[in-house]
Amino acid sequence: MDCIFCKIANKEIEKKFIYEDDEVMVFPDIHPAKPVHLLVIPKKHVPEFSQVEDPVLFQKLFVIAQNMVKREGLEDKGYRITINGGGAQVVNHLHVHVMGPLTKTAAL
Ligand code: DGP
Repeated sequence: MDCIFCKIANKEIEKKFIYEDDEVMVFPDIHPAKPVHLLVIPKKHVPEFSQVEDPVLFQKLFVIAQNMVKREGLEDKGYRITINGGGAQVVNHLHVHVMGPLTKTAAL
């Protein structure tokens, strides 16, 4: 399968991870929209949000996203957690964007 995030998960493409375990990897977005812009990604190929069948995966992704918010010191600096789907996504492999700092105005 020609999936960039699968290739990164399989180590076919070298990537420095900020966090990694058996199921999830985190690395900076190649086109950061904010000073902190991380991608929290399941290693298993799940095409998109609407196709997640395992609620434990949701739990895991969000716990790790929360850890990243804390790790980056964004708790009181403004942050956004985003999942694009339904064709709005560029990469067809589920991923959670963690972005910040940002202001209330920018979040509108
Ligand atoms: P989305 O629109 O939600 O599918 O965003 C996909 C993001 O993935 C986009 O912000 C750019 C990022 N991205 C795509 N390919 C790579 C890559 O090879 N390395 C990294 N670090 N980020 C990538």
